[in-house]
Amino acid sequence: MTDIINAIKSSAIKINKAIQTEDTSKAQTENSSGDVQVKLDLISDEIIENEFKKVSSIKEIVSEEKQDINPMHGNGDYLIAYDPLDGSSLIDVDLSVGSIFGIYKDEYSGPNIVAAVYVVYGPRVELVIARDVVELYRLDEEINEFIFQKELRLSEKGKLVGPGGTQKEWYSYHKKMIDEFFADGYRLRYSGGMVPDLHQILLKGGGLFAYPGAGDRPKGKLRKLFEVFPFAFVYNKAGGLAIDGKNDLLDLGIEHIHDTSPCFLGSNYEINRVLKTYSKVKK
Ligand code: AHM
Ligand code: MG
Repeated sequence: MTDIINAIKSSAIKINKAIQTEDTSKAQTENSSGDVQVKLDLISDEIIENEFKKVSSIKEIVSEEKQDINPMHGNGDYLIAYDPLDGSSLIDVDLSVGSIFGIYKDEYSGPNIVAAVYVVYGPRVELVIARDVVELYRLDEEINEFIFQKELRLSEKGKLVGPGGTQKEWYSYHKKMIDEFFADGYRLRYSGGMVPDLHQILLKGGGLFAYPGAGDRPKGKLRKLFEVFPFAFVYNKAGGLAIDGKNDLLDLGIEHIHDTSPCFLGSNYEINRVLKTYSKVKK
């Protein structure tokens, strides 16, 4: 696992450099989910693939930006699903973006994720590793090394809500639930980048991040393998919860590598409120 983490650190340093220096415009291509790619999506994807090629413990990889699984080393133990540059549509407005990695054993599914790592490219570059515990590292750009900062734990209850999706399309019970959080004094924190949005909730002690199923997207937008399972793993290991409304996200399997799922991640109090609302929904 250390060799994988080191490959992720090297990729992050290179991607950070690319974000600072490369063209931020759109590419002429779409990914498997139909999203328009920016050139930096493709550059970041290539940087990661090249780093992972050197790691013999990796059996295969799959990128959010690619259609298919990419076999690596036949004797490797780990399968990695990654989103090379999440939130890349925010690049041209200079908001924070991130890279997300889910590390799996035997097969790509919720129960089989064994570690998760994400990187936030913000005013500083931070990296979070979730294994038995969740650890925060920060890049020291003078020496090009990630320095350990602290262990991260969620409080039982937070103060922030990040409500994703198109509000006009939300189901009425979802809208009522989100309105009630705000009526209770919760504060809105949503940039449109899952990595900084979940990083903020995690570092500020807790709250709720929601990307629900809705009229336009009954199965949500966020992809299980590349986004939802890795962050569900992080939040679980930090003492929080992660559900699709009714089920623990890490109990779910996949039918296709690019499957999406509604997701609710947060501290225990808020997720239990979501469960209360969604348990009454018949479907
Ligand atoms: P991307 O992988 O194409 O960047 O899309 C994922 C992003 C997440 O970071 C974020 O939570 C979500 O899309 C925002 O979507 P919306 O604009 O619908 O709120
Ligand atoms: Mg993404």
